[in-house]
Amino acid sequence: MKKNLITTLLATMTLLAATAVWAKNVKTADKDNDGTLDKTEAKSIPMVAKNFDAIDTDKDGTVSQIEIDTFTVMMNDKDSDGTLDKKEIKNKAIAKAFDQLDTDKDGTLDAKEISAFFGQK
Ligand SMILES: [Ca+2]
Ligand SMILES: [Ca+2]
Ligand SMILES: [Ca+2]
Ligand SMILES: [Ca+2]
Repeated sequence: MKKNLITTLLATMTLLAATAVWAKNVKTADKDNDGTLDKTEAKSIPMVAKNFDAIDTDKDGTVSQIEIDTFTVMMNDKDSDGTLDKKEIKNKAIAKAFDQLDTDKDGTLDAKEISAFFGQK
C-alpha cells in the first residue's frame, strides 16, 4: 500500500517535473524572447533539436511551448486521442493534481491545460 502511494507520487512528480523543466529550458533557450524556438535556439536542448520536425506540428519552422507540451502529451497518450485521461496517467491518487490541471473539467488533460498550469502561453 505504502509502496503504491510512493510510486504514484513519483509518477506524478515525474510528469509535472518534466513539463516544468521543459518550460524553464525553453525560456532559457529562447534567446530573442519571442516565445518560440527556431532551429538555432533549439540546439541548446538536444531532445528538442533531435525531434524538431516532429515537435513542430504546424511546420512554421519554430517550436513553441504548446508544441512541446503537445509532444509530451503524445508520448503518454496511449489511445492517441491527443489528450491524457486518468487511465493513461494511471493513478487514482493523482486525481487531486489531475483535477487542478483539468481546468475545463472534461476529464482529460490536453497540452493547453498542462501549459497553463505552468503559466506558459
Ligand atoms: Ca525565439
Ligand atoms: Ca511550430
Ligand atoms: Ca488519450
Ligand atoms: Ca481538460
